[in-house]
Formats: sequence, structure tokens, C-alpha cells
Amino acid sequence: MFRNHPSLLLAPVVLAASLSTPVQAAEKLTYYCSAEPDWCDLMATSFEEATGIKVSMTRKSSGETLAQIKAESSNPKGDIWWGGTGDPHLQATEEGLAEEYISPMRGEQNDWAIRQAESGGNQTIGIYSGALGYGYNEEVLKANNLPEPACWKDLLKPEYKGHVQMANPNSSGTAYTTLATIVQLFGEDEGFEFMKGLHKNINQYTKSGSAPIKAAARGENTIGIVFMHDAVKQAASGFPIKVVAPCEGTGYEVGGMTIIKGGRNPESARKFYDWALTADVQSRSVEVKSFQVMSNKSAVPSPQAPDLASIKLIDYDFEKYGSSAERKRLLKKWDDEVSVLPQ
Ligand code: S7P
Repeated sequence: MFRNHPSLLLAPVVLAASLSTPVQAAEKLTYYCSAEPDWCDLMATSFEEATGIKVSMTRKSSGETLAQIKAESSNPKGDIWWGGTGDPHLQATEEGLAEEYISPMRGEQNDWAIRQAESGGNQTIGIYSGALGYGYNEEVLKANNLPEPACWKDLLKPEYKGHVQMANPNSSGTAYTTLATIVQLFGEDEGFEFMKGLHKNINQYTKSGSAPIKAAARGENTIGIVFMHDAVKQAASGFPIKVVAPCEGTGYEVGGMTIIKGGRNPESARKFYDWALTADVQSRSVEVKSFQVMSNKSAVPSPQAPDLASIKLIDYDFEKYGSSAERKRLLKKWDDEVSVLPQ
């Protein structure tokens, strides 16, 4: 009978239950990523699989992501920023854009990763490290009868005019690391003279840091100034790329991870943070040919990764070159004195 229909008898019970139990919204994470796109994707999909948390990802270069987080600071949209060079992450901590967090995974990390956290007031942490250098396409070099470069200063030779590519240091963490490395290696005056000389040989300043070596891999460029692991990725993918650790010595990065202040999903951000610091997750980087040295001491290293111990590394001053004032000053000087010069 109509009055005794079971669905109608149940209806008030269901309604009462739905009013008394708060509806559990699905957990979400808005994730900003500044590593290579395939690595960003792998992290997003495997975090979703591991936790059921729905991830929405935006991939941008390091400097661009910092600019976005700043622009959104009155109404933050992102929850976590993973990957990209550490300098802009440190700048985010200094500018009040980051949230303090000490992960239970901290004890498993290398000292250099923890040092990065400490200098950022525990509002960021190192997640990987890698040395700067360059790579060249051996076939394109030969076809143009060019000598094999081995040092930073080789890149100033007039025969390389139009054969060198790097990113713009305003958008790219890789290129900012290049500028800061050259200044630390040669001193500021000589360093800027170097950047002016290099400018004459540059065929294009790209937005993304790894674009110059991808172009070289395709034969559309000869020499790309990049992190050495990004050049190894192209060689490991079968392209005729030779990787160079410059003879004078070189700088390096400590890639960062930062929880964004005022993000809408702080719980999910902390879950991602802890998960991303585990050895198992970090050991998966080689699946996408990302050959950085990972922060977790038990992450399995790849035999193809550049051996940082055998590279002449400078004592990169992360505190100074990651500071907001110094980064702004160097970028302005590069804009005013280098990028405007004729080529
Ligand atoms: O994952 C590769 C890598 O080189 O990408 C990051 C880089 O900063 C992102 O590109 P931009 O230079 O365009 O900012 C590095 O941290 C990382 O090693």
C-alpha cells in the first residue's frame, strides 16, 4: 500500500541522519609543481592513488610559481609547492607566504635538506640536490665544426655565437642559479662581465630552465645551460647529448618544498609533505629519468645520476642568494645591464 511503501518509511530516517551527520567533503589538494612536467604528474597521480585525495596541479617554473603565490597571497589558492630551486622557496618564507611545519619524516633526511629547512625557519625543506652545468648536442657541434667546450669561459668564445641557450633568470630557477653561481664563482664585477659576454652568444632566453637542453636534444640548439641532471635525462632518453661539469667549478641547487600559508587544505598539504619525504616515493624519481640526489638518506640513487662528490662545487650561499633583497637586486641588475644589450 501507498502508506506502507518501504522507501517512504525510510525517508525520514535517512533525512534525519543526513542532517545530524556533517557531510564529509572529499579531501582535496591544490598542488603547485616546479619540477619537470612528467615528474610533477607522477607525484600527483601516485599521491591520489596512495591517499584518495583529489589533486589539482599547476606546473610552472620556480620564479613564476613564486610570483603566482605572491599574487594570490590575499586569497591563497595553492596548498603546497613542490619542486623547483630552493632560492625562491626561501624567498617565500622570508615574505610570509609559507607555513611552518616539522614533518615526522625529518629524521630520515640528509643534513643539507634540514639545513635548508632551518635557514627558512622550518617553513621549507630541501627535497633534492643537483649541480649546474651545461650539455651540448655532439652531432650539431660536429656539423658546425665547433670545438668541445669544457669550461664556463669557453662559452664566451665568438665561434659559439648563436649556439648557446639559457633560460631567463626572472622566470627560471635554473637560470637564477646560473646568475648567482657566476657571481659567486668570479666575483660580482667579473661575473656581470661574463654574463654580458655570454649574452652575445645566446640565441634565446627561454621561460623554462630545462628548455635549452630539450631544444639541443632535438637539434634546434647546440649548447644548453641547465642542471646537469636535466642534460643526463636527455642523454638517457637516447639523444646525442654530452654533459659538462665546467672546469672552473660550479654551483648547485637544493630543490624545495613549501606549504603555502593560508591554503584551503592544510591537512592534505601536510599529508603530501610527509609522503613526499619518504624513501619509497623519492626512489621513484628515476622512473621519469629525474636524476637528482634525493633528500631521504634511504632513497635509492641511480647509477646515471651525476656524482656530486666528483664535481668541483662552490660553497653556494643559499641564505644570501635566496634572500628576497639579493634575488631582486641581481635580477634587476641583469635586466638593466645584460638583457638590454644588443647581440
Ligand atoms: O626537475 C628538474 C629541475 O631542473 O627543474 C627545476 C627547475 O627549477 C624548474 O625549472 P625552472 O628552471 O624553469 O624554474 C629544478 O629544481 C629541477 O632540478
